[in-house]
Amino acid sequence: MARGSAVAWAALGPLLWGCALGLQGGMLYPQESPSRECKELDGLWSFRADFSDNRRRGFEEQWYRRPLWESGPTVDMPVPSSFNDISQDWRLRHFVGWVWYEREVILPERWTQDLRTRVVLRIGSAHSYAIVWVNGVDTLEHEGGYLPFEADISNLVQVGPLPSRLRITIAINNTLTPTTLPPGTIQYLTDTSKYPKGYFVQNTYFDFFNYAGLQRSVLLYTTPTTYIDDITVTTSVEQDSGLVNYQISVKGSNLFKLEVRLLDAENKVVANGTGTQGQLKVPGVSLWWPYLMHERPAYLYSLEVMIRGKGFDWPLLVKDFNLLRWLGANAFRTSHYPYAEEVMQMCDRYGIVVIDECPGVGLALPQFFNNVSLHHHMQVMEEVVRRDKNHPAVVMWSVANEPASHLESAGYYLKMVIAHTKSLDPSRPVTFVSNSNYAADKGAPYVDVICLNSYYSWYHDYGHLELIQLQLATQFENWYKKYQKPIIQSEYGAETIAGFHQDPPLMFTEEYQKSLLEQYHLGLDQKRRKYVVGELIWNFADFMTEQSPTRVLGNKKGIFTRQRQPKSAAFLLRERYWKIANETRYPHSVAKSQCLENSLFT
Ligand code: GCB
Repeated sequence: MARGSAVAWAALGPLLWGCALGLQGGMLYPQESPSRECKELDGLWSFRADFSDNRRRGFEEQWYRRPLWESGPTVDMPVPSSFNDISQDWRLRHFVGWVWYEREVILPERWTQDLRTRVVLRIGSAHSYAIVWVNGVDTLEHEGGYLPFEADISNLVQVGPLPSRLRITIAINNTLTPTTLPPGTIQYLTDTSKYPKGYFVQNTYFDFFNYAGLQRSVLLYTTPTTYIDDITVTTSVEQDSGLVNYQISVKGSNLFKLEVRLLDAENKVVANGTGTQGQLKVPGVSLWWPYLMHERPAYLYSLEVMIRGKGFDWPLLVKDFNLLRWLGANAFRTSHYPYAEEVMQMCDRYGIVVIDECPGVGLALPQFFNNVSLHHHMQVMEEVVRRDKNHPAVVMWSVANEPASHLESAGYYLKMVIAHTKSLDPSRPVTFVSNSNYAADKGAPYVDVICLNSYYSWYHDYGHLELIQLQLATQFENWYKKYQKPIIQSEYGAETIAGFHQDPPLMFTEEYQKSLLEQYHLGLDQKRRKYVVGELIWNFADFMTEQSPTRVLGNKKGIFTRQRQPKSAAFLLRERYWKIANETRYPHSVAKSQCLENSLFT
């Protein structure tokens, strides 16, 4: 909650919640409290990749039944991290199939003896399919990386004599199929003059390395047996009062009394309520407001943020947010999958607006638009909305990045996913990010905001920076004429190798990146007070991709290197963003935007 005499969450306008989530149960972020304890399981886990031909030896030999070291050699694997970059073994970097993680934990005695305590195992994310055993008992399965899942394991730990040690085994499969999100295909290469028997590769249709493993925290936490399972908060404003509508789901018993207290950032109670639903009123409210954002027009200026590797890392996270503030950026899209919950919390604290994107990336082939995928995609949106619905920073859901939206089947598919997402959260706009032609796109009729990726003078008309303004103007005018909807330029940029210089500019140099961005900015400035409501450059920092002749150690369109050092374009953007902020800054937002202490999150 924000600091101030009386403060409450309020997003960018009145929010009405008609949410009826399809998923059973909530997914609250675990927090310690007088009635809840947490035990982080981050650190070193035992690890083995199953290199057997069919990748199924672990199941055939039931590795989960005994300590992992008993069935063969293990290596140390840090959690959270992607397993790919940890060892010197190239086979592990490119591994496709099942990997096995194991960790033993000693539980506090109270957790195992006090039957009024629930013990929950929570996995922040496991990419991409996971099976979890506790003391050898099959406990939990989950499909899809990037989102949390959990199981009540009280029955397993509160049995008979004290189990002094709890053994958690997690098998994770990173294989992508036509029905996973993102989708992928396994291709067997059968020409024995070129490939050994059984040789296969995994094809992906997106531009980042398919990092995998336990990339976010694993933890155990407790609740009482009667417990709050979910909270849904929506907000609105009435004159100078903030209205906070809450809905609380309690599980475990009907015999409870619920007292609700709304705290500000200094833990002062600013409103009280009782019961599972109600409205709290905060007079003289000080609203959540994006960093450096004017009231009118609300303009988003930023970079797409692609997190390095995928192992959650606090120093990197704080560094990235310091860089965002240094730049004067006020928004990003979680391209191309939901980021860790801690990232979302930082966005709330730092006033960074989020377009929250699900892993609907790489929907490039007609066969990916099938009913099984559609059903899974909807389920993933349920998980995203369930996890992130209470973040004031989230202003829009994005259901996909660059699907083949010119296909009829994609039109129907996107229509269904967007409608489903709107039914989950009627309060926020929904979009997908398109790189199709305005006349051919079959999904655009269903979005609230048109998000466009285009790479003028990069992927075509190479080197011809002089064409950018014309082509950009044509793009905007065509789309706006057809749909009359707000438009965000959701990607633009140029591959740039830090330290490459050439004047006049040539592709891949820092000068070319700068000049390309400058040309785009001239084009954007023509429309930015009209219907273009945001510009997000691709990309915040360089990131790893699969190997290809068009990628030099990954994608180099960052304005920062992977080590977070600025390229020349970073200074250009910094100047632009602060200039826009100073042109448009809403007087009341100034003080709030400057200091961290005004954090909005508790
Ligand atoms: C795109 C994609 C993004 C790529 C980028 C590029 O349109 O959305 O994932 O990394 O282009 O650099 O090619």
